[in-house]
Amino acid sequence: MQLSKARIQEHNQPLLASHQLRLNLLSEELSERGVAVRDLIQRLVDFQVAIPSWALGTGGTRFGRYAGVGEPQSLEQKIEDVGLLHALNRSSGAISLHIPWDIPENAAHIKALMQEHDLAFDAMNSNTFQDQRDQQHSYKFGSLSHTDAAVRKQAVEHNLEVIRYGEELGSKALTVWLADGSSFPGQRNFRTVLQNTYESLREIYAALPADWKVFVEYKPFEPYFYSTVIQDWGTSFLLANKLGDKAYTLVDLGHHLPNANIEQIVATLLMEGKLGGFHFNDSKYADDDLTVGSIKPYQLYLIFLELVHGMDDPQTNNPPISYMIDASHNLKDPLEDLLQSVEAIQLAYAQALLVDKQALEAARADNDVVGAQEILQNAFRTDVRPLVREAFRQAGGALDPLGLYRKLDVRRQLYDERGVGIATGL
Ligand code: PSV
Ligand code: MN
Ligand code: MN
Repeated sequence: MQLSKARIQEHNQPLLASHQLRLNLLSEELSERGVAVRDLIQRLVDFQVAIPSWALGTGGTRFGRYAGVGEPQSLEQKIEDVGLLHALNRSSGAISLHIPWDIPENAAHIKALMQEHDLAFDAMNSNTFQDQRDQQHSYKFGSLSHTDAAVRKQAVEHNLEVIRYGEELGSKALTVWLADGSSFPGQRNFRTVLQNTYESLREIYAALPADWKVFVEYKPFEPYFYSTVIQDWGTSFLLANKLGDKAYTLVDLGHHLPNANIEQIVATLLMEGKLGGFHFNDSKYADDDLTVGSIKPYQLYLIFLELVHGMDDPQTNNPPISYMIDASHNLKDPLEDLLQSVEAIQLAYAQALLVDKQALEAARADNDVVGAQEILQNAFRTDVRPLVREAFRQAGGALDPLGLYRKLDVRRQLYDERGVGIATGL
């Protein structure tokens, strides 16, 4: 289904007066605090976060999946779903594909559909963590790190194939996430598997088009429980450095051991100009892939603060970051969940933009611990929802994307069109 501009206007109309009132009040207060409100809203309008194709269906857990209703059954339908999200919030204008789940049979047709929905292709994702039908070698004991050169070759070739699909579509990056690891001490020689991984990645890197990047994603455990070859940001950073200028680290919020200081990792990678990709989600225990901002919104805000301050710093030599939501679960309507996630990201971004950098640096220089904390908390405790709504509106979206989605009973319409079934994906 397509959502017309007229339908969005019609939705916004009755909400406008009260929205304007709240926005004016907040703008006045923020102006007094020295915030350039108009510029801030423009930055929110410009911010885009990609949606992964696998978040559009009901997600998997280790224990199984429940069929959702109206889930997309083809790449075209996934694009339509992201198009719908983007029409509602104008902040999710890109899709990230996964091969082999999203093989484009006809690239020209897919590109035309993308244009129709005003969408771009984010990074392409390869998959060497599942065996596919007709695959010669199994990845049960690893892929790019495997002890058998034939398996490594197959995994490298798969990544080259993903690059080729991405080139046809106009993507500019490849994300490599490896499940490779071990579940028992002694199972693997740590040095050998890391060296194998590096050499395999080097072959993939050599095949990257000149204007492409490769993002190396890390994760401490799962699916294996004793060791993972690319376990942490240090290992990813090491590989990215050895590979060269087109290789970057990708931070996925769920891929850290409990209580890791992710904002500090972000700052370090930015300092080195090596933060390439970012996967948003939230978690209580591990890689829970829950709705962004649902568990630790203060952490999300602190991360955004590092992103904003790091990227705004003229000393920083980091390319624009590829932002993506990487969430997938069982309980919610996936589109509603993604609307919540995008809003949470925009809220954290807006709060980070409120922070007076100069005042913060002055407090730091004075070792004014309380003062610095107050500056951070004042921004976090500001209700910035009117700013985010205004950004949605100015960009041509709905003042209340989730409200409109529910009012239109979108899921029911998708069910009528598509029926019951599980989308391809995790
Ligand atoms: C598995 O943990 C994972 O969620 C990674 O975060 C990847 O980004 C994603 O799957 C898709 O490959
Ligand atoms: Mn991820
Ligand atoms: Mn993950």
